[in-house]
Amino acid sequence: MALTLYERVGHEGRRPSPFSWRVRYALRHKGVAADYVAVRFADVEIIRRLSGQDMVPVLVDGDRAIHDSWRIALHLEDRFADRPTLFGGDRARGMARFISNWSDTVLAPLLRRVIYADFIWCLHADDRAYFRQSRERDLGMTFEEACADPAAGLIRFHQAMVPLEHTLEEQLFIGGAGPTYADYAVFSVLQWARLGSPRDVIEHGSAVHGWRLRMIALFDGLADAFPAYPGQPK
Ligand SMILES: N[C@@H](CCC(=O)N[C@@H](CS)C(=O)NCC(=O)O)C(=O)O
Repeated sequence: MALTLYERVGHEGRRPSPFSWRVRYALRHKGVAADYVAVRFADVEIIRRLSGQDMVPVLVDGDRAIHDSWRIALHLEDRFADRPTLFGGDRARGMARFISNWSDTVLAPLLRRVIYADFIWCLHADDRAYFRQSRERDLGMTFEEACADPAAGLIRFHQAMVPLEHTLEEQLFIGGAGPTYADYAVFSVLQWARLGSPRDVIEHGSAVHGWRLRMIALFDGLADAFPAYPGQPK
């Protein structure tokens, strides 16, 4: 039975969602083919009908519609148990959950304060007003105010990345010798910044930079399969 992934599409075919990126990597890791359906924020009724909630990604597998990237990853791991393990075992599954939560609750909010004013231009022109209004309400300020001091924002982001930098000084991937879902969860947020801003948020020459190059190269250069900002960082 074919799988179908519903994912966010942005301006001129861009793929702006970190959550979809990590699922794309997970599918490739498992070697599982899927069809992809691109949806705008305005297509929320399609997603509601399918899954009973508003967010993408949503994976449809037969008569099941699974939402939330973490739950999709669990589904793929268990459903395709004979394929390469996504987490690296049951104990590593628990650690991947922590790393995925760290990525979403620490790294992504710090990056928003650096790239949000750029990122809005990656979205479909008719989705921008909704995105700005809903996210600025959450932030309590405009994107321009949130990103008024990107240099200070980057310092805070780099401080949060120190544990990752030290880890990658010692090993090739967060998963050790090879990438696992923990790598995809963190990389997806960096990929969101990479495609969502002309500013590079990673220091060249750092261990994280070397790791990002390895992640970009995975799966025949999957990270570069869609349009990016001009002058996109490597
Ligand atoms: N916890 C979810 C988060 C997904 C998410 O935040 N998706 C956003 C961005 S693409 C979304 O669909 N938002 C709908 C909206 O804001 O109306 C996951 O991991 O999949």
